[in-house]
Amino acid sequence: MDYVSIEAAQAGTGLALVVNAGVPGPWSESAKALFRHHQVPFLAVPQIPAAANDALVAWTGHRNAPIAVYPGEAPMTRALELLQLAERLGSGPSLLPEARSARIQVTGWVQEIAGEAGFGWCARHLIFDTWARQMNPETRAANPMFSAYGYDESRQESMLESAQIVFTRPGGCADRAVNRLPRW
Ligand SMILES: N[C@@H](CCC(=O)N[C@@H](CS)C(=O)NCC(=O)O)C(=O)O
Repeated sequence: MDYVSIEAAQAGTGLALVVNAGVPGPWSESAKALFRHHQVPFLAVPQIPAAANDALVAWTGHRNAPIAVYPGEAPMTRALELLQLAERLGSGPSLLPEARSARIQVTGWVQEIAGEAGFGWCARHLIFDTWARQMNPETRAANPMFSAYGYDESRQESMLESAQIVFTRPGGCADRAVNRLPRW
């Protein structure tokens, strides 16, 4: 992947997409695939995983990735926002069905898979749990991702349940254990 600096991205006139550098972060890979699908050219700006990324925060208000920055608009980070931006800027077949009822299904699934408290969100917690167990407390404290993603070992069981039922009991999402947890 060819990356440009923040300064070069700011000087650009089109889309800048901040993505995880050096690792295939699922949200970043999805964002790249989305804009490529719609043939929207973008300048890729690197986000350094597990680092403070101060310059990114100063530019966009966000430390992690992906972040879509389009001139004149607020930086966007959520999957549905990115999908709608790609649909608006790009060309080619829409990823959203025309019929409203089907569209509701698709946008709902995007949220359930990629949104807050969705499958990826909970699965991320599961990965962090495995990782945390291999770290000493100092190393963990120095890594901003544990607090940024609300890692809490006491939530592990409910995160596992929530990740599983997204696919095994899609109709049962209303009583997901994660809904009873404090927000993070
Ligand atoms: N923006 C997404 C989450 C994106 C996300 O989880 N990004 C992770 C990818 S696994 C990331 O950037 N990790 C590296 C880091 O936090 O430094 C959302 O709001 O739901």
